[in-house]
Amino acid sequence: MSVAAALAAGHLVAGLVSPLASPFLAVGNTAIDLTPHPVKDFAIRAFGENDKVVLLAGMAVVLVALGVVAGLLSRRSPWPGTALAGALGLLGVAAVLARPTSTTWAVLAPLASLVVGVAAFRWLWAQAPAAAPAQDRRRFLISTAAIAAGAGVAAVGGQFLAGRVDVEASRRGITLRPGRKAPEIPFGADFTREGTPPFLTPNEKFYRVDTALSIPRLRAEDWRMRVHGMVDNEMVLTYDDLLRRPLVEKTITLVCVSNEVGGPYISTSNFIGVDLAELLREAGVRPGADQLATRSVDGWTCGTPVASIMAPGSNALLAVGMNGEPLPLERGFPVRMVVPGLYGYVSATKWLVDMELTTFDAFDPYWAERGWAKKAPVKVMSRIDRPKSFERVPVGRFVVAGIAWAQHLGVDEVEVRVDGGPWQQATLATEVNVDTWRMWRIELDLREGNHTVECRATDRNGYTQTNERAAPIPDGATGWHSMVFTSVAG
Ligand SMILES: Nc1nc2c(c(=O)[nH]1)N[C@H]1C(S)=C(S)[C@@H](COP(=O)(O)O)O[C@H]1N2
Ligand SMILES: [Mo]
Repeated sequence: MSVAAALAAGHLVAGLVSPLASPFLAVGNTAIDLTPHPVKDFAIRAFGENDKVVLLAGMAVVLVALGVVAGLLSRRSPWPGTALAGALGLLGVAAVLARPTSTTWAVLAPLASLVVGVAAFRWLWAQAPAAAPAQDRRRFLISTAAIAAGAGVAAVGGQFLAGRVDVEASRRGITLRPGRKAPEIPFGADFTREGTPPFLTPNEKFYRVDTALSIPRLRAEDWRMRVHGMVDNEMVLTYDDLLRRPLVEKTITLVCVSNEVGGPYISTSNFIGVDLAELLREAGVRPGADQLATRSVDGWTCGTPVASIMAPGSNALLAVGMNGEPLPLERGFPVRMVVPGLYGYVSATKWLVDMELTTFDAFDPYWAERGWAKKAPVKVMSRIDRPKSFERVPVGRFVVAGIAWAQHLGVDEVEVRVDGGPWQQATLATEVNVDTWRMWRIELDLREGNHTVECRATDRNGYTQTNERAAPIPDGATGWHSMVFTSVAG
């Protein structure tokens, strides 16, 4: 119970000083940063977008177990429990101090946890029937209940205080009017009735991958971004500065490097934002600056090749909106980056607050420090969406459908083969632009029994995706997607 009281106290004080200082979240965030990549990859694969809930729940279980063990060890003397409360408290302090974004005041939160944890434990111990058998058991239960209630109030209070920065109101107050809208998605750009995703992904269905345990809450009014480093004119931009610039809307597909062959981490949106190349031209990028290092408000960092942004037709955006709305909070509100052709971890910084022009030699961002490639263009890829794995489909005529992408060049061809037979050309949906996915379908005539269907895409340079299997790390998976299914009569 004192563990709960300690965490709640820390959460409450964190609500006052800085939401990221909550010791529970800080330990979680540090755990994420320290997790060896294969484990993180496994977590993303196994729990998908619930990976963070699973981590926090796991931490809670460990804390409760430690509390029980400490309680059992403390039957005779209060010292084992006190030591545990103290050690957990120090772990919290260390985790908060280790966060790249911690301020001096932030340390008050885990210190509060430490003090409350130790004090609550000593108080309860002194009243426990084991320590003072003469005392009434009821009195101990009342004390325990009091601490539980106090912990509950403090935890809710901390959550409330952290939420007092009214980002939702800030977001609701914004209307985006892009001067140049994206062309309408033409009829026939997707084959949703035959199993492909809809061409534009609804915001709440867009895949999500990030290291943020609690979503940063940054109001547009408070947003500032410094553009500095190897530039002639250092700049500090506000959100209003951005809205005063020409806003454009572009249909762009975003892909995660952790996507396995056939994986779900790909989505498409109408992003609204300002031209990033234009902005960097104003800042005056100095010769030799080949990396744009960006940082989010919670300390995550990203490195993007300057050349990819400055190339004609790069379509790189400083994005403020998605599908007609301001960015949802989990998408990086108020401002994120989008650079088509590069995996998200080297291009799509959310909750963006800092841009520094530097070199690839001088700076390693978050994922480069953890073994991922510093440069990672999106690889040519295709995926089968129908049939699903081990699906039973009617024998005879059957439509296989899926998606393919070759960002910046465009998909020229998708081929499909069944049971190792000859490659057959699939029909491609209408192309929206070369920076988006492209849907395909093919009608097959299948005999009864088990089948394996495979697909492969070719880009406009004539390059056909390789069947050589590569894992996502260090710079993206390769291999043909295949699907095993059964044609059944009747
Ligand atoms: N601040 C921040 N931005 C981030 C990340 C992150 O962990 N923190 N993850 C990146 C990765 S790996 C990807 S694939 C994209 C995913 O963006 P989405 O969650 O909007 O789909 O965001 C990128 N931007
Ligand atoms: Mo990613």
